[in-house]
Amino acid sequence: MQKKVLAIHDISCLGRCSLTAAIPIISVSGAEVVPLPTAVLSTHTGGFSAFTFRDLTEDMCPIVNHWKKLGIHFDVIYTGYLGSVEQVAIVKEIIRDFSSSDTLVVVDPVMADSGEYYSLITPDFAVGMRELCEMADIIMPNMTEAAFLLGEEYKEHYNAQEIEEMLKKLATLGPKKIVLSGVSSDDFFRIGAAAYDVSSGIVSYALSEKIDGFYHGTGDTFASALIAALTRNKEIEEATRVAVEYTLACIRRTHAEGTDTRYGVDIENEIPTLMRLLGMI
Ligand code: PXL
Repeated sequence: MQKKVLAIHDISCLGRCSLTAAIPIISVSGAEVVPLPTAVLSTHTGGFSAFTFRDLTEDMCPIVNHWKKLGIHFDVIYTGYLGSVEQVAIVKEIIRDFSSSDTLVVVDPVMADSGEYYSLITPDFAVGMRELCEMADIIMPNMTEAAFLLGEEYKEHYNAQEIEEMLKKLATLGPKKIVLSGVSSDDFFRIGAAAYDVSSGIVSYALSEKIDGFYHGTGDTFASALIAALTRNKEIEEATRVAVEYTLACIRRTHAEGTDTRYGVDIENEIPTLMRLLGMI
């Protein structure tokens, strides 16, 4: 049976992040992506000014109530960027209502990067995101989000021991697996992600070359590729490697094209790479 992935995220019309990344990337796996938009923006909030922002908090419950009547079942519930703190309570209810024993709940606590909250995000989001992480099977924060979830100061550099300590502290929130992205440290000279399987205690790293520059939306590219791999039944270590390699390929192509990185990375022309990484071609 074709899998259904509920993706709860905003639509930033320009910028290839959140739903405009999740829908095409997860679809590559053959799963159907059902979007629940949290807000509609003209662009994402990173590096643009005067963007429009329509909060869809009021629309979310009527939308899911309709789905409830239709008896829809989701194989994966993937939550990302929320348009208001009030949406945390709505998303918690959606997770309770729509998850059954075979539903994978994946929470990306989208709120910050490079030591700073995104433009519309306030520190009370960290409290709400922590509550969502407590309901998740898998969480996938970046280093800044991990620090903020734990109520810690973000540092520029972490060594391998500090990364592993951070993974163990995140595990106390309750998820079964943690994928920490943007992992780079003086010990590695590379960048990528660390995956921690709490039940086996295994920490694995997927690291790649570092390419100069800051590329918007790559957290969502990474998360979506990881979900694509999970829906193809890849184990967390392999899924993390797929996500790192696909994200690197998109960044490398965008770097070579020299386009304005605020518009996101070229996810489209690397779709064949993702298909290969997923073992589909
Ligand atoms: O990629 C994360 C993200 C998602 N959605 C919106 C954003 C950002 C990051 O800036 O602004 C609207």
